[in-house]
Amino acid sequence: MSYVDEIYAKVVEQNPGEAEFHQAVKEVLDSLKLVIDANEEKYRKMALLERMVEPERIISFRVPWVDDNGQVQVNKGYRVQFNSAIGPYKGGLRLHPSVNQGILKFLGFEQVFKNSLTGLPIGGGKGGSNFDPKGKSDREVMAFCQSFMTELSKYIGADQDVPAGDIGVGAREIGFLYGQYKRLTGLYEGVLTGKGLNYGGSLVRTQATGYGLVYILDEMLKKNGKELAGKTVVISGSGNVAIYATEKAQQLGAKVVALSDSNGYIYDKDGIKLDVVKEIKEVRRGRIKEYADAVASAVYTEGKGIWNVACDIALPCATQNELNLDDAKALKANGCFAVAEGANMPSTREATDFFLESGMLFMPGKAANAGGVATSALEMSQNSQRLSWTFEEVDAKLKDIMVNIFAKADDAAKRYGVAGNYVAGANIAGFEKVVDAMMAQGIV
Ligand code: NDP
Ligand code: 2IT
Repeated sequence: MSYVDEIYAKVVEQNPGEAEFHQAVKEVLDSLKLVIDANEEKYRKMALLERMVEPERIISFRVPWVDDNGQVQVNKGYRVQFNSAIGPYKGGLRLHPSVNQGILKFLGFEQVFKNSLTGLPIGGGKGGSNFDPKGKSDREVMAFCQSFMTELSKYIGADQDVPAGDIGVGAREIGFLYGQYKRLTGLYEGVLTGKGLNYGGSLVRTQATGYGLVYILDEMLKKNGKELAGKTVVISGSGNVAIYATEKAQQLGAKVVALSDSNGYIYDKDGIKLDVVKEIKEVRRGRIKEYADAVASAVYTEGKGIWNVACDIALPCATQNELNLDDAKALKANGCFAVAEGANMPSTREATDFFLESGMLFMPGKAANAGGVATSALEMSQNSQRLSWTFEEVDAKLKDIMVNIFAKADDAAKRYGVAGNYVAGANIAGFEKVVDAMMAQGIV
């Protein structure tokens, strides 16, 4: 058995029930086969892959808090500190009822390669809880965040591990988490990113993942003789990533016609009116259905099905495995020619293979959504310098980073004879830097 196959078999055997983690590891290892085979003896001796697939540390803890009825609630809390070869652990916190250790390991594993691709000095980690923020009062969310941070604060720090937002964690939650960290430690340091602008946050961080997604999409299209202006775009989700992907796509002349949430999707033939979406989602914390009540040209459809909407470009920006093989075929049949992943691993493996085999342009999440964490790293730099850069400065750096990520993925794919396969390119390019650092640092 090849080293790569052997390691995948071990991962499945030793991490039972962690399907998403297996899926993420398999995709990366399959891409790395060419690189590993060429160095098999050296890597085997150093147990490089065994170390790559095992998190450096997983912290798991109890999160007790009191709800508005005086009832004590208990959630599970985690931080997966996956790999610190190239910098302090960096990655978001997810609050969603589906969160478990396997999902956070898949996200942490992806984060290692993503962060490497940014070219910035950040290792990979991920954390979160099965707490469901939906329908909770501000006081309940604060009580949860304070309890969560009371435990997490023992393991993080500006040069150690720097969490940020992800699903269910935005400006409100980062504020509560930061306040509690500062209160417990007495340190006013850049221990979280995505902070408010008045207390150490960076301009553009809110927009960064969505904007970055569209910057790299634009670059991929240009380098393949196509352009974004005038194209019809379908975007899933209606959270942070989806909203700012819509904003940038519209600024660059595309027409976004659909958005969704976990209940259903809206289709607006005239193009999404983003101010209405922002009011529903960012201010009222409502459901996407409300858009169709407010806008006459829009239709709401309950359930999954957004990928049946005809488009030129699809941007999945909700959650893992939200786009399966049937969805991929429907997209292609309706004329879609490009897909870029704003979410982490939104396409199933079968869907990803279909995109690649059918000659569609496809940019995987770890490259396409890296703008968020890259801008988080820019926030860390500003915190260390005790300076705040302008919107234009940060935006220009973000754009530069995304264009560079495209170039790295494109170049690695060409070097290994799989030109145009940005999945392989991103995995290989991300891996190379982490491997160099791990080999240099000895057996740790
Ligand atoms: P938000 O919480 O702001 O929004 C999430 C959106 O996805 C909501 O519309 C939500 O609908 C939908 N969604 C979440 N879970 C499910 C589900 N199980 N089924 C269907 N829809 C679902 O999160 P973000 O926009 O920040 O994150 C979206 C994706 O982007 C995630 O995969 C995240 O890991 C990834 N990402 C985020 C980054 C960031 O900077 N925020 C950076 C890089 C990647 P509903 O409200 O109904 O739950
Ligand atoms: O998946 C991700 O890259 C994020 N949720 C952002 C992480 C970060 O540290 O900004």
